[in-house]
Amino acid sequence: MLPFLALALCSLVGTAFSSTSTPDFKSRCEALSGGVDVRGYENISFSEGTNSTCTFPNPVTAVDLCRVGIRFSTSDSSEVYMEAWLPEKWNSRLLSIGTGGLAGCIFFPELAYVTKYGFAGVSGNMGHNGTSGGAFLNQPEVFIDFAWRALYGTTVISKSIAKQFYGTAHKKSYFIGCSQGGRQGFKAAQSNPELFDGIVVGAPGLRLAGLFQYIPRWLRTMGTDINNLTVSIDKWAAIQNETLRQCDHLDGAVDNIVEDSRSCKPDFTKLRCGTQGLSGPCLTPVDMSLVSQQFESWTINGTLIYTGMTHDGNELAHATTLTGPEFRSYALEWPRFVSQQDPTWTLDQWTPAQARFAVEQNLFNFNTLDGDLKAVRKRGAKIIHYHGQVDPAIDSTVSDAYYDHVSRTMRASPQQLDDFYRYFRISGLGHCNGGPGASSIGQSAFSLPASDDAKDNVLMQIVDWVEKGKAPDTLRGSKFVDGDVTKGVEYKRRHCRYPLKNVYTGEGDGKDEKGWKCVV
Ligand SMILES: *[C@@H]1O[C@H](CO)[C@@H](O)[C@H](O)[C@H]1NC(C)=O
Ligand SMILES: *[C@@H]1O[C@H](CO)[C@@H](O)[C@H](O)[C@H]1NC(C)=O
Ligand SMILES: *[C@@H]1O[C@H](CO)[C@@H](O)[C@H](O)[C@H]1NC(C)=O
Ligand SMILES: *[C@@H]1O[C@H](CO)[C@@H](O)[C@H](O)[C@H]1NC(C)=O
Ligand SMILES: *[C@@H]1O[C@H](CO)[C@@H](O)[C@H](O)[C@H]1NC(C)=O
Ligand SMILES: *[C@@H]1O[C@H](CO)[C@@H](O)[C@H](O)[C@H]1NC(C)=O
Ligand SMILES: [Ca+2]
Repeated sequence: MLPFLALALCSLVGTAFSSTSTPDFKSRCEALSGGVDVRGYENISFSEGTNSTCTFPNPVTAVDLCRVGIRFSTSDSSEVYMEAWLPEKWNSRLLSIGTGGLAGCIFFPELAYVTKYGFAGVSGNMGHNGTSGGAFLNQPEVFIDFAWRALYGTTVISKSIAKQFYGTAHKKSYFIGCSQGGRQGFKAAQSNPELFDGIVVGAPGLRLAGLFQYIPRWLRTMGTDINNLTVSIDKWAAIQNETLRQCDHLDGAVDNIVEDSRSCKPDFTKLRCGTQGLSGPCLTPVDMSLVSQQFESWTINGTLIYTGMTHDGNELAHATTLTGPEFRSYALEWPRFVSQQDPTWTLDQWTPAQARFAVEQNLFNFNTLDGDLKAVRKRGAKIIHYHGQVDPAIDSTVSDAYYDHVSRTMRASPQQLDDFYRYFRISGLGHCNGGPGASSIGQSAFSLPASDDAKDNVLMQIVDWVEKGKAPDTLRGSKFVDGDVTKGVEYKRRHCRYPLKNVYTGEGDGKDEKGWKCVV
């Protein structure tokens, strides 16, 4: 065991519980930390400020719980802050929660979401507070925490805290995370398979250094002003419309949703400037080549930088996301604080050689592309992996490529991988949450709430798979009328596991759930 895991290094920084908790529960909570700082339980606030929550709103928690904050050192120059929320009515399960972006945050809303079901929820700051990667500058130990060590320490410590608090060890340990959190889940599966019995990963940021080079290439070729892009936003709208016109019906339902973006290969000849009868925006030969570049995998001297985008009928959102402030900050922060280690670095210094270096550098194996998951399989753990088909931030090509890579590395067919690792492509889901389709699968507090039935809820589903051996054939998503939960469910759709794809053989526009079939 690594020295930083000794509990003696931990200091409890606060707990909180409900005024309706039983006296015994309160005293056990207080006993954990000695002199506790009892705070309002309904709306929790940090006296230390909001950095460590990334300004997430204070959630209203649904159950009585003991809130524990812990700091632990990971080296002479790095430390992690974590919180464990321990519900009074515990289901004997631990659930670690991943972060997003380059954060750095205690995910209050997610902790509130998972404790509702009785999980002991654990969320850490992954070694630095806030959404910026500035903490990585000349601090390799802080970056190691972010790459894998913080989640490792947080999970191991929470197992021991739970045992101490409840007087009995947890029965099963789970992970859920999306985006950066999805990468963290796969990192644990690849390098610390002993941590979790069940892992739910969404839209994982694998080969993330490559995405963080794809963005500057976009900004350098397309421009940084959304109203003055080399290929204008009107043209992207026309590209999206033409894509939907050619690809929406391929799955058998004309519903503005492309089920299998891999089979969507639109031809934009009709949009070429000078085409007879064309009234909207048109594409010049330069536009054509710049656009097609975005949809090809990008290799420099034999190094794959990024797998590119798929045509999914959401091209406009790709353009606005890549140009938007959050992505522009990643384009700056990765070179500044990680690959070039130069805080004065600006976009006009970007070169393809730097892009290649950033990916090959693979600092502390951050790319998270190890395709050997044998240890996970051997210990009987399960992985549910999902990716939105209209994700404008991390394209689903990344997930497709990783699944194929695992299959090749382990020499295992999809049928063989099905024993422990299943990957679902969720049509009409954007980045982690939201989107025009049946995108609510119970993945997060930030998603519209799916029902608590395992058929509709990925969190309940992973528990059923791990504890009852009930493997999910499909992941079922809910779509709400006008995106409004109070108006009720408009339709549900069972999303297929890769490499199967969903086709519609029913009547009408695809709302008949039974009309869908997973086919090769
Ligand atoms: C917590 O916040 C909610 C929503 O803002 C509010 O309705 C409620 O009164 C607050 N509770 C407490 C104890 O402050
Ligand atoms: C992060 O925030 C927590 C809680 O506010 C604080 O205890 C900790 O010292 C902070 N960590 C760093 C590295 O600033
Ligand atoms: C905390 O947040 C404030 C305001 O956003 C910022 O100025 C400060 O640098 C942050 N501190 C850390 C340690 O990230
Ligand atoms: C639009 O971008 C081009 C190329 O970057 C630049 O030369 C031009 O001045 C910009 N126009 C406006 C109105 O900003
Ligand atoms: C794209 O389609 C939408 C919806 O049908 C329409 O409102 C818009 O004008 C179209 N845009 C272009 C550039 O064709
Ligand atoms: C690619 O390889 C060629 C030949 O070795 C070299 O001259 C060039 O600098 C390399 N380009 C990049 C971006 O690494
Ligand atoms: Ca369709």
